[in-house]
Amino acid sequence: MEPVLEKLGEAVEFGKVDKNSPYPPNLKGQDGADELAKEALDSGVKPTDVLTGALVPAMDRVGQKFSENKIFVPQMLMSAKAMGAAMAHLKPFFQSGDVKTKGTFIIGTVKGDLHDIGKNLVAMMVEGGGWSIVDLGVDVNEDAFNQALAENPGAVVGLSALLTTTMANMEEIVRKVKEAHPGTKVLVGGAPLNDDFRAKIGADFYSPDPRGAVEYLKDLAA
Ligand code: B12
Repeated sequence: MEPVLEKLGEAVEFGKVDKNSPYPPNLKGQDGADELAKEALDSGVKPTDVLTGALVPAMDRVGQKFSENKIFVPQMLMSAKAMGAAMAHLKPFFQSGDVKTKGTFIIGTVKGDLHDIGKNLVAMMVEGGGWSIVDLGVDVNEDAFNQALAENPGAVVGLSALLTTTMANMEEIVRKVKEAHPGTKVLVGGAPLNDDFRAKIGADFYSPDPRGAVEYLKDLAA
């Protein structure tokens, strides 16, 4: 593998955003994801290779370590931030159609609920898995999901809820989304949920963490 891709993968895995970033202390003063992604592209590495050779495997490792409780939310947020810094350099290629994404993932925290930390993590990890993200934000109702689906036919939907009161709203959203756009796959997550609840509301997949979503989407796109 190109040395610059190896370094970029490490920067994302360990959350080194850019040269000025003080985190992690052992990489102080070294280039971060921002500089390394630019360097890779400037040196002629194809954007797809930057994504699939460095960023996606790095986020895979991050997801794995998070699932195994070897790292925690702050480290994952730093990795996601580093991923974002690298992705900023790749965005123009995605937008121009030079790089094909695996599909579109529409995500939002359901109506009544303002918690967005977990939702943002899922969005960033799924983006790291090679998907385009339409992030509808928080307090999102069924109409907004259906509108986004109309604009992005065939997209997969992700719903997040952190309150026992708002997880109840998921049922209506799943029903209305599937009525308006039959065949749409809906993923659900959030601390109070479990797989029994997922089955009860007719959603397609539940995962307690972003990695499960990334794996499920990987299979869907295959
Ligand atoms: C931070 C926080 C807040 C912040 C939110 C800031 C923000 N920008 O998100 C603020 C202060 C605004 C807040 C407000 C409230 N909160 Co609050 N909050 C929390 C807290 C401390 C952490 C939540 C969090 O971010 N966790 C970290 C993230 C990473 O975890 P996560 O969201 O679960 O996401 C992970 C997984 O669930 C999964 N996931 C999440 N979404 C999805 C989606 C998909 C598709 C998939 C596959 C996976 C997935 O992946 C994520 C990463 O692993 C929790 C307590 C706790 N320890 O959980 C209470 C908590 C959720 N809050 C609670 C309450 C009651 C409230 C308030 C009602 C308080 C009040 N009386 O005003 C308000 C509600 C406002 C509203 N309408 O939403 C309760 C909920 C109780 C319940 N069972 O309903 C909790 C549990 C605290 C408690 N013990 O009482 N809160």
